[in-house]
Amino acid sequence: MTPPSRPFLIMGFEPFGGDPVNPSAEVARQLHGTTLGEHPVIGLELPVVWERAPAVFERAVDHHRPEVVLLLGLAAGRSMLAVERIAINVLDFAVADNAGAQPAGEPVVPGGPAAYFTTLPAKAILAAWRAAGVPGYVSNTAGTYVCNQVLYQALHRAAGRGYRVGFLHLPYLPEQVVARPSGTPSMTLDVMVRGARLALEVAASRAEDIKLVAGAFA
Ligand code: PCA
Repeated sequence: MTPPSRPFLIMGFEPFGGDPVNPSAEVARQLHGTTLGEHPVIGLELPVVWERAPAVFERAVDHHRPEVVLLLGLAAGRSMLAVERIAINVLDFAVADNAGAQPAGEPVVPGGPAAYFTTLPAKAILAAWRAAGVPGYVSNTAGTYVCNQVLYQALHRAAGRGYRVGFLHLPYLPEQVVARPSGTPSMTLDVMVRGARLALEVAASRAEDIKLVAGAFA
């Protein structure tokens, strides 16, 4: 008997900052239970809580032993999907987390390296989005909030566990911007799900990235 293929984990976040929904958890829910070739896709939701998110992440990874982890989060105000290049060793929360904590410059991992690069092929994901008509870019900052924290933690712990990690930041859903100022960008859930699915497909098909100029200031 051949061993079962290791799963792909897709993890979004619970709502935070007063918003009733978080598109990242919705996308993870939509892709949960699908397959990528032989790989089952498992969708999960993480808390937006500095002190709890790493433990929930660790438990899921230890339990499911994934080959790929794709993290998703909301980036309020961004207009396109953003595949994150880097996570930095800084916690500096502009708004308190869902438990009321607001670190102001503490490290994610005391004594850890300043930053880690994503281990998914970001440029190849961007190329796949462009080919499919999905708007996106390669971002050079995942912020200094819980998304950056979990991406850093995931990359810090990946050595020896054999999983690859990437992160997509998502715009608001259309229903989240109706009471916000005119011009606030949004994207439909359908486009986000297509973009996340394409990222998983690229992760399944290649480890090496492609050469493509995609410098961005955000
Ligand atoms: N976005 C936040 C945390 C959870 C989420 O969806 C962030 O970008 O850090």
